[in-house]
Amino acid sequence: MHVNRLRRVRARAAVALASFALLGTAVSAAGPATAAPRAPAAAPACSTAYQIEQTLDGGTTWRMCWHYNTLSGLVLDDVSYQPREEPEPIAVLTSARLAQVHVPYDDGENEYDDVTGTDFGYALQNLKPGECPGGTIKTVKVPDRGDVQGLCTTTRARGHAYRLNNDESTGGTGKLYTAQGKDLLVYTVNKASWYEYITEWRFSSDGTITSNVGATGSLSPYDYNGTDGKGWPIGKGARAYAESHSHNVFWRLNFGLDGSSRSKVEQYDSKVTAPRGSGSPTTKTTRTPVTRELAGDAKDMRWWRVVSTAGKNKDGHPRSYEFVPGRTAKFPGRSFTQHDVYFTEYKKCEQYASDNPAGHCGGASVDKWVGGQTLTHPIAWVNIGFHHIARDEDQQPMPVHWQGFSLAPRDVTAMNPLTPADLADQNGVPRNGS
Ligand SMILES: [Cu+2]
Repeated sequence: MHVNRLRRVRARAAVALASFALLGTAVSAAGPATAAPRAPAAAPACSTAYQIEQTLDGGTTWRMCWHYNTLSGLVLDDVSYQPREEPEPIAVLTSARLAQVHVPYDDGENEYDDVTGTDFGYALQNLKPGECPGGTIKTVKVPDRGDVQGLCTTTRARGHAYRLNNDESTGGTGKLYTAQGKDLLVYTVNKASWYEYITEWRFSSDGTITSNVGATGSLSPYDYNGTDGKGWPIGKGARAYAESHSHNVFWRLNFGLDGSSRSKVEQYDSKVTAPRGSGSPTTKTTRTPVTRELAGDAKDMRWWRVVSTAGKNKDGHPRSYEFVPGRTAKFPGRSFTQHDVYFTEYKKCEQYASDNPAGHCGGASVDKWVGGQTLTHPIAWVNIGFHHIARDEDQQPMPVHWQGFSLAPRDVTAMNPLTPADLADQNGVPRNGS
């Protein structure tokens, strides 16, 4: 319990009334547990105004619904991915959203839960057309606020999707295979006191999903007293010591791979053995099924994936998504920030990584929900930390600093979903030029 925590803006009574979805429900598509033909793609569980659909380079289409939550803001539902060669959309995520932005200051004087403890969700910002270049700004109905032009959907170039110059493996045709990739971007801006957080989701034509939170706005003007060695002078000479602090961002991901919530979780670790004699180092990779709830710690050469139990690609490999964390500074100061990823068994009251407003739920933070339960419907929680030691450049406004992670498709399709037609026969059969 954080009884003595100072809070910036408390809108708790109002928040409690309006905590959950305004529209639609998170559809937990109960699919068969064993591999079976996929059900045909259901009609989107939302009306047109709440649908996002974008076809990108190579014929990849992303589809999803969205709704708005007055705590965590933007929620994406029923996210599906349909590469060009797939006859039906492949369900990936049942829902995805922020689960907390925890901001402890280095001197221990202030500690905020920006998602649940400020007016984050209510303070959705109107976007100017220029903030959504080439895209569409959707109207968000925010309770007690009214309509906010607050949700941008657009596309953005991401550079090379691939490149393969003619060589023996391509049959010496003298051909250059190369393509430029595009991403669908979906984002909102929420104000939490002086900070503004950009919550950005990126869906790439190659099947990758990325979420980043960008912090901008202004440093807290009440925290310019870091003269105890816990701040950085940002005024002339030794003045205006902006207090250092962390931004620990949590996401909550409810997977629905191939339309089923019954995913499996796996951890992979690789161990390198130093060379013996004149040999080379060797590396051994082991797979550990994560069958029970887990508080996971990142390590070099360690990664996790969520594996479908309901669908396989055309090579007969189960579809999965792999977690690819961005740069993180794990904050050891609270029990819930001590781990990089959590897998918990779905429970309705477990909604926010800390300061969980739906009640105690056997503990008010995600670490308390790791209780040894068998995972049948895993919920994934991702924690990415950033230790913010202010610099002169942070005023004014503060340049956006980003933190986030990706979900990379692993065996979702049998080949690169963007493979050009005349390389499509190279699945496991590379040309050797002979
Ligand atoms: Cu900061």
